Amino acid sequence: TANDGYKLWLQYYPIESAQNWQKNVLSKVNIYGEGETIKIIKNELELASSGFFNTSPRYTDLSSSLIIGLKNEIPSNLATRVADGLGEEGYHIFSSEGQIIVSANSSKGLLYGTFRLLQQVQMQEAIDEEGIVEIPQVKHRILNHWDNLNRTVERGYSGFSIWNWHRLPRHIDQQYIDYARANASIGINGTSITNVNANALVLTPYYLEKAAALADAFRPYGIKVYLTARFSSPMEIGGLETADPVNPEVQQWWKEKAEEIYEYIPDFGGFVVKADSEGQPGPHNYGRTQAEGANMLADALQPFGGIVMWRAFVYSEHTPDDRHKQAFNEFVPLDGTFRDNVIVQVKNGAIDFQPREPFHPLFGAMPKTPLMMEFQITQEYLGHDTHLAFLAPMYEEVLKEDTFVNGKGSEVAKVIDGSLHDYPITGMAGVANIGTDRNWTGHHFHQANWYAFGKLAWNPWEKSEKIADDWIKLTYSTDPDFVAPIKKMMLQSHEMVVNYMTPLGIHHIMARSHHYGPGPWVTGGGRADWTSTYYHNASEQGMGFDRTANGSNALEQYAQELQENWGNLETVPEKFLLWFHHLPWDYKMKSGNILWDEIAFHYQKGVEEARENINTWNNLSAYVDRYRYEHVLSFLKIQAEEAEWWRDAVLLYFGQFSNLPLPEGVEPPK
Ligand code: GCW
Repeated sequence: TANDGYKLWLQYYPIESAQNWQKNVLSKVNIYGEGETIKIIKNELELASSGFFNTSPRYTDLSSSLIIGLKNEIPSNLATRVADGLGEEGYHIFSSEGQIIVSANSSKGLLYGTFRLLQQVQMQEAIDEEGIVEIPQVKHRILNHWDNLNRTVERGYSGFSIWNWHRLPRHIDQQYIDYARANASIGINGTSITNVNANALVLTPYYLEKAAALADAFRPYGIKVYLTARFSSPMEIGGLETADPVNPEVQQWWKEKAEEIYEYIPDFGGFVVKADSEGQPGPHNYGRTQAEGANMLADALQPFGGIVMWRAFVYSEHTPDDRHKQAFNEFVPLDGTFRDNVIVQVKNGAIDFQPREPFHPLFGAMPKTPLMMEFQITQEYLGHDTHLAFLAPMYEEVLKEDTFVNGKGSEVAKVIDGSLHDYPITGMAGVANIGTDRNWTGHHFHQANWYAFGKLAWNPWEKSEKIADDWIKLTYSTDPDFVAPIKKMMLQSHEMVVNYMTPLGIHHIMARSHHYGPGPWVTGGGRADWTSTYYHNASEQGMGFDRTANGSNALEQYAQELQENWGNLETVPEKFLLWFHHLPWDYKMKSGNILWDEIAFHYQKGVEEARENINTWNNLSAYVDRYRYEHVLSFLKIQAEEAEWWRDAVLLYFGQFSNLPLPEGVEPPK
């Protein structure tokens, strides 16, 4: 139906030619315990069973086919087989003499285990005796909604905010429940529901009551609510004359505010804070440090167990340094001075969610301060909703990069899972791409990015290929003739977008402000760091941002190995070439082409790949319902046209400087 997209990867579509274990597993179920979460588990089993086989499970403790229960509830001969060390959220699913057992130490673990079992059934992947043991590698797995109280969504391209503040707190929409189900099914355990460009009003009783209603709805799914805290709140809603973090009245105000919030939401997760960035107020307004600001909020939350996620996205046009360097310069000297319940939230790259960035140099550089990853799921710089880009390979690339700070094997993922520096808290945030669109995410395929974020937050070592494979099977079909070409299309899609937008380390040449479409020509706008020419530096001499010692020397913020590797033209990966180097148009690439030709070939390649996706999709129409098929097709056509737009605009623009013709094989601009 036209609503199939709403069901995300929880389609529970009919399983044809099911094997015995699949048919049996949901037939006779024995669930131990009770409570809200157990009810949710039952409900999920019923939904799945009716979708898969058009039947309902029978609940019985006699010769059951499926046993779901806490380790200390299930029969001891089974309990002894449950893996140790599952912690609060892990689970173990295994089979024993024709029965399948889902066990954990908490009902939340059972919920995660149940979702996983249902996924296995849908994907036709049997559970063996050893089974599946899963323990999340990251503690806080959080969506960040940049949702405003008026229901617009900053950088949101899938309609309006799903939070209907007007109807809250009394009306709990089914969409909130389905949101929670979807998140729980991929292990997301927190949601920050308001924009980091924050409105202080959300901290007033009027909104707290509404946020509390959402928290109540999400709680049985294991999801905590977080709010964004506007630094100037004591002035805006508290009537104080200052928000200076060392002022005792300000500190007291936040303490009382925290107390009040916990009256509404007893398990409130904490604050996400953007300060001293892009016009947001912060400790700089009072000559204080980021640590002084964060610690004040941390002290207020500490008695209740809340945390502060303090964003490192701090930069200013008044700082003459390369924007790439500013957060590092600001935060590294503060290492070790943050309270225990502060975690610094760092974007994956140092500039801003570009289609490709090297990892942020802060990762690895603050061993005494927990750092968490912030990925952007919404596609601010990746063609918004209409451009297919499966982002797991981009996330994976960053997570697998080696920081070298403790020698080889110091991957970013080890910073994030806490193992590199023994961080006491760990986290990963994803800026949500969710809105009121019937399919939640605009492009049907961008549901996969929400899914991928959850999977990588749970386990930063998960492979994109596995994520794509599972998502396709859960969402559409397990037929290999469908899965293989779709998987290929998805796995190539991010690189395709890089090809037609910003190949070879080119960055931030999007149109100003909305960041949709090309704008390498953009100057003006009041600040250098918001113009494209600042980043590409094109002239008759060549292009690229020199971040070596001859230029801004942002490279010095990375480990010695990387300074050498990326600083040297012989060894720098070509994907980062113009990120770190300014080069002449006739610079010889490894392929033998000159730089200008190579740039042009990348744009052309991106266009061809986008066209090819239309063919791939056309050939697979038989596997997809009409509604999703047409929707995706329409978007793929837009993407192919806009890939041409990108190629033509960028090559025409840079061609003015290179003064070179387009190489053969690159189509002339229309
Ligand atoms: O990417 C930039 C966006 C802003 C955003 C900011 C941030 C929420 O253009 O819209 O503001 O980053 O991450 O704070």
